[in-house]
Amino acid sequence: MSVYQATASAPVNIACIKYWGKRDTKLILPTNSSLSVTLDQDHLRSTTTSRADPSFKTDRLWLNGKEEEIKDVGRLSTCIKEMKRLRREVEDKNPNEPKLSTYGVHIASKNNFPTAAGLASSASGFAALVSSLAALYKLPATPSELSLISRQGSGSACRSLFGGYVAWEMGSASDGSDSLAIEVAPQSHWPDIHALICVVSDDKKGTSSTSGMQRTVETSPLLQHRIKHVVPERMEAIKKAILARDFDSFARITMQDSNQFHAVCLDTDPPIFYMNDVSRTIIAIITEYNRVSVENGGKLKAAYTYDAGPNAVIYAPKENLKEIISLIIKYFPQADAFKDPFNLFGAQGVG
Ligand code: 2P0
Repeated sequence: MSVYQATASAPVNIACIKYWGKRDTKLILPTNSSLSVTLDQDHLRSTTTSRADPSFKTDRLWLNGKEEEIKDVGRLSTCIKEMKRLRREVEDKNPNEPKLSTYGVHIASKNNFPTAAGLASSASGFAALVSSLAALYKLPATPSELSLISRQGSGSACRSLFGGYVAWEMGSASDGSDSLAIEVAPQSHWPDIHALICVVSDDKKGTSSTSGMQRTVETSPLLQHRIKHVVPERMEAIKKAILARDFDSFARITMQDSNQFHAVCLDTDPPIFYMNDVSRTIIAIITEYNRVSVENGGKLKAAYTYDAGPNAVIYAPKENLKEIISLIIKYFPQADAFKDPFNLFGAQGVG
């Protein structure tokens, strides 16, 4: 008897140009393009195993060992349906292929980092789910084609289909067919950039990204300025900086975009606050660290960025990491100020 099973894993990505706002909430089409760096270490990944069997009557999913409901019109069921549709195309072309698209599928996914650690688990989760189904169904799809489907699970998940430096091009088609992820550069192009993750709080966030960004779309005039007049130029400038391995420009744009993202959150009615006092202190430390470098004729040495939560991600060339870690520990000496699942800090290579 044949066993139809496949396992795939996908990493977390951290955006430098932030996705915040949808123009289509069902298809998950964004109001602006975004760009991220995919972390390459083993300890920030989701791993998913999918199995199809004629005896499975329904599709089922277990997340970290606990069964989750697959709602009929939800994002999970959309992704599974789309993957089965692509499988049917394979079966129609090759009549000898087993009809896996007609079987139920059982999916088990786990994160090797605490789901509540405030790190984006939906991005790696949906990317791993789509990758494991693509392997199970032997789809001849490229990562960009698969990103069209993981995008419908969670917007940021489309960027985790690639390693390295990745853009999510917003596209203009109303069916979403051109809203996909592309590789800007592989990790090997610029392996010197590392991401230092400072877990400021592992509490569950107060406002989910999904509901927060819709409130921003509905109420923030600043978001309209951002999507029309700021992000398009920033996307081009940061791609150029990455291709030229220009850390100074990369860092400047990354910090500006994090700041503007949090500004549009504040411009939302009612306002959304994701950073806390510790987050803001880390901004001050990095700002001062960069100021001293620039005043002495040097360049920017680190870039902070914050997502929909208080945790800091600091991008820096490898040679500066030790200095940055000692600076932060100097200001936050008590170990429990940082509940890091990886012994205080996780210094990550990217890619
Ligand atoms: C990003 N974030 O670009 C931005 C920065 C949070 C701040 O992508 O509704 O969890 O599932 O599409 O992907 C969070 O948004 O939201 C996010 P949905 P998602 O990484």
